[in-house]
Amino acid sequence: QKELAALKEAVRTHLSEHRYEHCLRVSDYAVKLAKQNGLDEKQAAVAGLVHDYAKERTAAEFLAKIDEKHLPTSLKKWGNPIWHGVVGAEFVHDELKIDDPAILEAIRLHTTGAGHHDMTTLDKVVFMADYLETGRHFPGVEEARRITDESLNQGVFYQLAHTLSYLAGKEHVIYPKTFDAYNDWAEYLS
Ligand code: DGI
Ligand code: FE
Ligand code: FE
Ligand code: FE
Repeated sequence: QKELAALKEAVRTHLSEHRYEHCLRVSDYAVKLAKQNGLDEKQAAVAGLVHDYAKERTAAEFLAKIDEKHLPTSLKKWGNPIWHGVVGAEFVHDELKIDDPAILEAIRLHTTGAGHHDMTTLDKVVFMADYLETGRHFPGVEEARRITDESLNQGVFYQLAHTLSYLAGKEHVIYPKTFDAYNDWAEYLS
């Protein structure tokens, strides 16, 4: 694995300026949450930095990677919002030479959650840092930050509930794992 400065340069060259800056802010917010939750700060910094590394790849690149890595062909009917995490982790592994399985898994899960409440602290930190980084300004973000400072788990559930409701409000197709995650967390926290 490259040092943080070299990773930043690699991420910067693959993303537009606005998305690169989002990645830097996610990295910073992940470090903050890592400190609050007794997690390795370097691991959180790296995972946050690279979480959207593959976000600007073409559909053809994602589809080729699904074949190359023998990922389930059922993934092919989805699109960039799902691919850039689940398939994006493969680009991070192959191009950035990141081998830490915990970091790769946190990238896979960063959009949808795990499908159940059993996520690692790193998974939760990256999932929440992406949602709460200081450039996010959606209604409710301050409340979400406050809840997450109190309880990382309650923050995860807040995000799942609000993202699900937002997607349904827009009449978007929802990835089954997003529903499964919501249901399992609702039961777990009740
Ligand atoms: O990559 P980012 O924009 O920083 O954030 P993200 O990876 O959390 O989310 C990417 C997009 O994916 C966001 O607009 C919300 C959307 N999304 C999250 N869950 C689902 C989803 N889109 C669909 N179609 N289905 C989902 O279940
Ligand atoms: Fe993302
Ligand atoms: Fe490897
Ligand atoms: Fe992101």
